[in-house]
Amino acid sequence: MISLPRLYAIIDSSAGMSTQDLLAYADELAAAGCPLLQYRNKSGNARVMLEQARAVKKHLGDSVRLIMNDRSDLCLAAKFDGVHVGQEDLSPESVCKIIGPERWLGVSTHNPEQLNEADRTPADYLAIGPVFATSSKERPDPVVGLEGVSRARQLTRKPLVAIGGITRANAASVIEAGADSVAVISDLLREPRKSAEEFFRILR
Ligand code: TZP
Ligand code: MG
Repeated sequence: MISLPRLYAIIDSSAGMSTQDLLAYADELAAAGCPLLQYRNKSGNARVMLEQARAVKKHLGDSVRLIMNDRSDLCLAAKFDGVHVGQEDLSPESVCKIIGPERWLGVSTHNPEQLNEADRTPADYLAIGPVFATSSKERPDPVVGLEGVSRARQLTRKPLVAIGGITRANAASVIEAGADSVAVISDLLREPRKSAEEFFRILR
């Protein structure tokens, strides 16, 4: 069984962040002590994704565990440490065949049915959300609330990540509801280092 840090920081360059800005951002998060980072880019440009992912890997080396959103091929090509897939990506079984048993595999779910199904796959951890309203995802599923997090907790023994609208103000309640970790995009953007440090302090 893997062990997740309390904060799972997501670097989202979907809006067209330059590689330079991306590296500076990743640096701040690493400096705050984030041991796990996800690279997410919904622009659909695989070349840009691979270029940025390789730059992040080269920059951070093996000091941080790096997870690729959606794309198993890019995970391997950029020598990342895992893949995170949703309901419309390759199945967890297919991803596992591609990335092998050692790299981490995370699966996003949005309701109890999806969570139960994902629990029966080789996924190393499960995500549940959106917990609260979010503007970081296009066409998000309905919010599940803290109640959705507690229900998810009762349905799986795998490590559980909560995602969607989580901030320093509500993160403690999300952990209290049963999540092992909170995945965050927006509330890290403005002052990544300070914000991540505060998350770790709050969730200690
Ligand atoms: N999946 C469900 S909500 C979400 C994803 C990728 C976005 C989370 O971003 P934020 O800004 O922390 O709400
Ligand atoms: Mg996806």
